[in-house]
Amino acid sequence: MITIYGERHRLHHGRSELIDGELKPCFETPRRVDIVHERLRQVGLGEVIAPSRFGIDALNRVHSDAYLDFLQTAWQEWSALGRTHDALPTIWPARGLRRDRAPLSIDGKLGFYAMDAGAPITSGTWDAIEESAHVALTGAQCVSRGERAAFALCRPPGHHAGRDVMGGYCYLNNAAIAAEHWLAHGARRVAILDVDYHHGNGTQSIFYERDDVLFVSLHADPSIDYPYLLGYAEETGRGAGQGFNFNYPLPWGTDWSTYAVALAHAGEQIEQFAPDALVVSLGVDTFEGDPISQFRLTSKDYPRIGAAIAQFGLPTLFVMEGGYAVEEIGLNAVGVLTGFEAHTQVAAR
Ligand code: Q9C
Ligand code: ZN
Repeated sequence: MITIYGERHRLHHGRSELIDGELKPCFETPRRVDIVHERLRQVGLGEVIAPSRFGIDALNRVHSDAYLDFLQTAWQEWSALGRTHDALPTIWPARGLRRDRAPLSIDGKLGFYAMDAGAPITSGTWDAIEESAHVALTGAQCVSRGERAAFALCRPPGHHAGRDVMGGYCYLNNAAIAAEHWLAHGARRVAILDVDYHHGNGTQSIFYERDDVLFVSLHADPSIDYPYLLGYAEETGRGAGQGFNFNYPLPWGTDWSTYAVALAHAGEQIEQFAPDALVVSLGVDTFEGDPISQFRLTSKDYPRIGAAIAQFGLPTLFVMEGGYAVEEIGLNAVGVLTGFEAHTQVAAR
């Protein structure tokens, strides 16, 4: 399987996130993808290529002009105030506050465009997130040019980012950007399967009223875990999108026996939708050793996830999302990919 990887992710290295009421060192670090990169070379997964460049229009299919403009200028506006530490929001557009009018000052804008204080903006954030989106786009392009599958080793991750909102370590929704690229280049229907521990609220919200993108997610029950405010089973889409969104919230302590059942249900939805291609939002924070998560998947379960995905027989783009047990992230993420390859039939296309 071909992998797309770029070095500019290093330019984004947040110092702290607000967690449990304290500013703590970010869990989302450059070392995460270093370990994955190292592992895929070790197992000889396949060629690793650098991302191509794409125009702003490729990002604009998913994100608003105003939001992209904010992301590109936020650090400059923040540092113009003499601040040298990471930019973090301190207010959010909750109930009773306006969410139709962006403030002019950077502190106001940070809050307006954020869902939490988990997405710090640093001097290199724009360059890193732009490249992360290009990594996903290059992967999408490889698949539309005939690769059975590709792995976009994205960092920062993307699935919590909505059309005009950042949060949960995410800024640009790489999976959604890849899906829209396919739709703009001839695909009629795209499915997105999100196996990150956290609900992909951004991806769901982007496609919630759409019938050309199916979103299916397995994640921790939002009544007890992040992102708390979206991801229930009753959310099945709206308008034309009704019946094209499926959530499988799972309890803390979920192990393979529980996970496999939900994954089989998710697979039935995907098969029934009969998409032209599949994006997998690949988080491995479902691992038993993950420091911020409460599932109990083990390293031997990841190839099983890959094998299940291979059974769909679809052109597939894997997009890296979360996973914070850094020492095992390579074993687990690449485990999904080798499991997929081992169960891929050559004649699948
Ligand atoms: N007590 C991704 O995996 N904070 N984002 C969780 C847990 C935010 C995770 C706090 C977690 C965001 C891409
Ligand atoms: Zn996650």
